[in-house]
Amino acid sequence: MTATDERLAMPRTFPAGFVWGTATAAYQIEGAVSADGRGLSIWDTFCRMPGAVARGESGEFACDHYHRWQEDVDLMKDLGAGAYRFSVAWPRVLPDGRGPVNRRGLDFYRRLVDALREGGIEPYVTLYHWDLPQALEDRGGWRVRDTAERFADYAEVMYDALGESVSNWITLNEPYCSAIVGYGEGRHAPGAREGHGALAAAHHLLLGHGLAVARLREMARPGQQVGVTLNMSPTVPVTSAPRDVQAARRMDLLVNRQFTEPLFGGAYASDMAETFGRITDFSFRRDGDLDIIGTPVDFLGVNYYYRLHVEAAPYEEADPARRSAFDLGVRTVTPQDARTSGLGWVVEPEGLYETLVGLTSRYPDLPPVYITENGYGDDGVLEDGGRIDYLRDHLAATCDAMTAGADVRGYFCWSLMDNFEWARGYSARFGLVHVDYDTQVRTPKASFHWMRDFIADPVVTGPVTTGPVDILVAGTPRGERPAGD
Ligand code: IFM
Repeated sequence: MTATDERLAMPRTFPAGFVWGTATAAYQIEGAVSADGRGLSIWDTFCRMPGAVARGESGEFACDHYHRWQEDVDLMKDLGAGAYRFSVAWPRVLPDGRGPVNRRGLDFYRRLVDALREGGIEPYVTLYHWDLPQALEDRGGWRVRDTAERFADYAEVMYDALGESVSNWITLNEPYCSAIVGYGEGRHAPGAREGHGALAAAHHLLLGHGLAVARLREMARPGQQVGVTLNMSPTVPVTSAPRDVQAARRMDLLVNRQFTEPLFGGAYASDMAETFGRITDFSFRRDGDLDIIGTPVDFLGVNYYYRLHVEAAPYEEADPARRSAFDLGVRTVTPQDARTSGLGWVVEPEGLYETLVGLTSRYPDLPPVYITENGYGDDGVLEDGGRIDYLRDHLAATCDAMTAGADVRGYFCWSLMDNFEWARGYSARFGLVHVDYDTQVRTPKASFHWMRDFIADPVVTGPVTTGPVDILVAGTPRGERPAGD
């Protein structure tokens, strides 16, 4: 187990060349959902479903970044950030998801990228941060293989347009959320509650990633990088009783290993069939898919927010044949006396250490890692000491993980500014910059000033985390290749 020593607040320095940035996503900040020929996305549709999003909010206006991007680039310059991770809205560029390109949509990203580069800020472009064109959803969405092919075509369109100026490409953001939260639990767009469909979506997202990597590689110049971003949450059993440990392992499969094993382990996770065999026959898998999915990448993006503390819980439906798709007999709990964020999320920097060190020890061929998201949610106070503490302690844990051998190259704070937090709407705020949604006035918070000072002199003093990691993928055998493969 890791140990965090609160008394040992040693100063640690990040190496020269470490990348410092902030991150956002198209649907969360752009607004302007019908400007300049943008097509509909599944989030436009989802937000119109009664009860889907808190207070019936949507990304229709968001931060109006589509019109105010210059001001936002100026904020990044003030921060001293050397990099900016943003996503492209697929339906802005290809309103039907395929077919004719919408030049006006592309031009928006061209202008943004030019301004970033002029300001000395390196763009990190995410191709898919959840806003699938509705036209593709109408043809089956990520449940169907064709969407993976269309994604690779879209990647090619984007490289054609921005490849001269963008050297860092991220295919997917958090495929767990797209597939399981969107197609399995229905809490995100498209709001489906399917078992087989969600697992097919996970597979096709990974396949689309692999196809897009190959396509980008064909066109890329030396030094350009392609990666993928996963959200990682170590799962911790509340007791060492076998039933809790097994529950933690099932949760770990659902959230983490379902994705890391085929990407970096060369096989599907060994417990996929045992855990999900009752809801799918895996008929969406084809020979050769694993090789495509496992195409080597230049980096892994890790989004880390919290660990999951889990215990075994009774299945809601005793009959396995009738059980709902993602009832894994697991309950997530908040440990007593846990430090929590303004949103009640457990704050445990050691979980970031465990993620980084755990991945490094499990996957010998793991590429370098960028922390592509890490941040603190609250209700938007300007004197946000809780966010400063969170950032400081997670940066300290990052340094400790690097000392323990993790190859981490950069850190992107989520988020540059408050934005549309999906099903929670606008009430949850993660920004270094406060946004008044009535006036669109941006106001840097205390954390913005703290981060600016930190980027100028990246020395962090915070609790020290050490130790081997024994839970991220504890005791779970490496994956299996399908029969006949
Ligand atoms: O806002 C999200 C982001 O879109 C994906 N990662 C987690 C963030 C906070 O919930």
